Amino acid sequence: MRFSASLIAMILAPACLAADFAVSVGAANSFAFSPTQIFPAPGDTVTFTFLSRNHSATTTTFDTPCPPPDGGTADGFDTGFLSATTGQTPSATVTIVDTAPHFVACAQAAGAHCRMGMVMAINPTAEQPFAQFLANAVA
Ligand SMILES: [Cu+2]
Repeated sequence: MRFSASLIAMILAPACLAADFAVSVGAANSFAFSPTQIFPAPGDTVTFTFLSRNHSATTTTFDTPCPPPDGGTADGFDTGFLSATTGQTPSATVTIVDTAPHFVACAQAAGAHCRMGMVMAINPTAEQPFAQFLANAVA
């Protein structure tokens, strides 16, 4: 019996190791994601919670962030516009499937929010650090 219980625990363990990374969008009416960079592993999830106005979390390119492409990058995601203006705080969860960097921006107002610095990075690297991505967005 003890052997069986241990076996079950071992089978369940990998699923229990997956983590969720919470990212707020537009907290306190800001044009910002928080935190601005996270380092999830494959299998982890990212939950974007929209706290003000009407924003999106849309993957974009490192070099030319604003505006992000319609629907996000081919290897990324797009939450679509989610509005908190009705008193709701909608959220969207994406699953990370690789270790590649993914750069995220708000697509609102043809990139206007993005150019105000409304960007964040998933697994940025030494070659593609968040600070340079942000500088590319507000340039
Ligand atoms: Cu926005």
